[in-house]
This record gives sequence, structure tokens and C-alpha cells, in this order.
Amino acid sequence: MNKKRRLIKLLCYVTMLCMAPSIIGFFSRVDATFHTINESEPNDTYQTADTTFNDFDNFGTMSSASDVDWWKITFSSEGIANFWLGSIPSGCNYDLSVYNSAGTLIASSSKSSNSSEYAKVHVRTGYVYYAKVYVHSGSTYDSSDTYKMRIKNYDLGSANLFTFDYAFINTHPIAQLITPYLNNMGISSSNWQNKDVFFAYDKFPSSDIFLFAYHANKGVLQFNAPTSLTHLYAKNTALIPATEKEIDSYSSSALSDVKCALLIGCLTGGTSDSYGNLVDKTLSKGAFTAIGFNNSISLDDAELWTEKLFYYCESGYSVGQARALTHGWVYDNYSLFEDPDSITSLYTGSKSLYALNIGYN
Ligand SMILES: [Ca+2]
Ligand SMILES: [Ca+2]
Ligand SMILES: [Ca+2]
Repeated sequence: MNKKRRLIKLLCYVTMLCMAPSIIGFFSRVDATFHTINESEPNDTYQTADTTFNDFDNFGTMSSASDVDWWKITFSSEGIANFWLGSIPSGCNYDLSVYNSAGTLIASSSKSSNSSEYAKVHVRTGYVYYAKVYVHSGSTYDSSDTYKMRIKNYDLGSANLFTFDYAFINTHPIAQLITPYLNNMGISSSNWQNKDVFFAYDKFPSSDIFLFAYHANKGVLQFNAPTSLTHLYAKNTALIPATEKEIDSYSSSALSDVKCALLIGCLTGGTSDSYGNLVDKTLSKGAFTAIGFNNSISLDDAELWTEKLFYYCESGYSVGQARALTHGWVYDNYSLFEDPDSITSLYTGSKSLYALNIGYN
């Protein structure tokens, strides 16, 4: 080896020696580039919890049957956080619990064998939350194989619910009935009462859920504000006065944030030769799902049906699945309805499988 080569080799060696501790120290705990963190024992109490961050992959082992690994996180925005525990070693059974900053248990997940665990929590900005990983009582552990734990925060969704109280028809109760389910799904809802079409037209694009409940006909929704009567049509045609609005007028992807447009009214799923189809037009502007009714519906039937639909959505089913389950429920409870057939004949267009309930990691 000539002198120059030896010098280079020596420089490399010195450089490696100088860098090695920091590199090893860095990678063994937090790797910001790859968003991974390995546990640092002892972490058996919440006071000694390992700090983690939103959307990081966290790894640890259960080194004994009594090992407990605490992790802590603070969120920078309010939302729904999914706490997920997976990659549980084969033959082992670990569980997951979530605590708030006061040390109160707020969610837990305890599935059998090595099934992944998840818990969903409505989190606020600036508060510490704790995740606790532990061996299910009486179960096996693996001190050499890691589990993986992730925490991911999602924005709260928004629902704009348009209801009306006019001429002996009051649809406000529909909004009241579904609001608790929306809250549980991490969707904040606004019940807009007796608004005109211009207000609704502006709100539609920013709605995760857009719900209309009032008079309608094929291709048109009617908005009864205190001093005006306005309409939202599907198709833009010369027949429509300039003072009204059409879904057609939105840009091609204007409704791409809309996870579900629920058009509750008579014949909202039908196609008008003049005004088109509300469901199809909504989907063509980017909405994930839209539901319209093929027949006339009564207020009482609409209340029962809508509450059941959101009950299933909140239980974790997609809109399409929830719709099918609600359909079955209507048939099982035929006597509750004035006209069961009217609300089992729905038009959903082609995209009906999106989950309203925010997905897990
Ligand atoms: Ca551990
Ligand atoms: Ca531990
Ligand atoms: Ca388990």
C-alpha cells in the first residue's frame, strides 16, 4: 500500500471512530429520516415512557411476561388518533391501552392470539397521551422479536347537514339523530337550518359529509330559506334561471373532498330529462359516494333509515356496506315503516364503498 492510500485509509478510520457513537446513538433511538424509534428500557411506568411522534414506526420487545412498555405523544392538532399495535410475534398475545394526561384509561384493545390491536381516540392539541403495550395475562412473549406500534392523527372531518322546517315538514330531527354517530367518527357537524342554495353551494365542496333533507324531485333539490325559495339542479341547462345553482357549474374535481353526499328527498335518485341525475352529477365532480332515493319517502321513514345508516357507518362499515345492512334491517323491521319499499330503492351510482369511518393504520 502506498503512502497516499494509507493516509486516506487512516483518515477514513479516524472519521468513522469520531462518528460512530453519534450514528449508533442516533439510529438506536430516533431516526427522523425513516421515522422509526426503538424503545429504551426502562419504560415500565408512564413517568419513564418513551417519547414518540405522529406517524412514526415504534419498535419494542416484551422481555418478560411482566414487561410493560409505555410510550407518550403530544399532538400538534386536534383530531382522531389511531393507536395501532401490530407485528406481534407469532404465538404471542400482546394488548394495547391508551391513557390521557391525567392517567385515565380512555381506550383499549385486547384481541386474541397475535391479532393486531387498535384503538381510536379523539385527541386535543398540546395534551400528552400514553400508549401502553403489555403481554396479555397468561400469554407467551418473545424477548427477541419486536412488535411495532404506530400512532397516527387524522383531521376531524366536517359534516354540513341541511335541514328545513317549513309548511308542516321539519327535518331537523334527522341532523339531531345522526350527530352523535358523526361525533364518534371524529366528524364535527353543522346543522344548517332553512338556508338558501347559495349558502349550500359554497359549503358543499368542503363537506366530508353533505346531507340534504327536504323536498326534492328528479334532478333538483329545493331550499326553503325564510325569505326565498331556491334550487340546486344537477345539470346546467337553459331552462334554469340565472338566480339558481347547478352541480354542473362546479369544476371537475370540486367535490373530491366529499366522502358522502346523502340526498334525502323524494326521487333524488331519479333522472330528469331536463335536469339530469343528482347522484351521477355529484359523483362526476369527484365525490366518493352519493345516495339518492328512487321513490317518494316520508319524514318518519327517512329518520329511521338515516339513523340506521350512520349507526352502521360508525360501527366501521363503509357507506356501501352500511347501506346494504340498513336495507336488511328495513326488511327485518318492516312494520316500523310506512312504506319500506320506498327507502330500500336507492340509487348510489358507481362508487359506494368508501368508508366514512376514518381508517386504521
Ligand atoms: Ca420492552
Ligand atoms: Ca418495558
Ligand atoms: Ca391481544
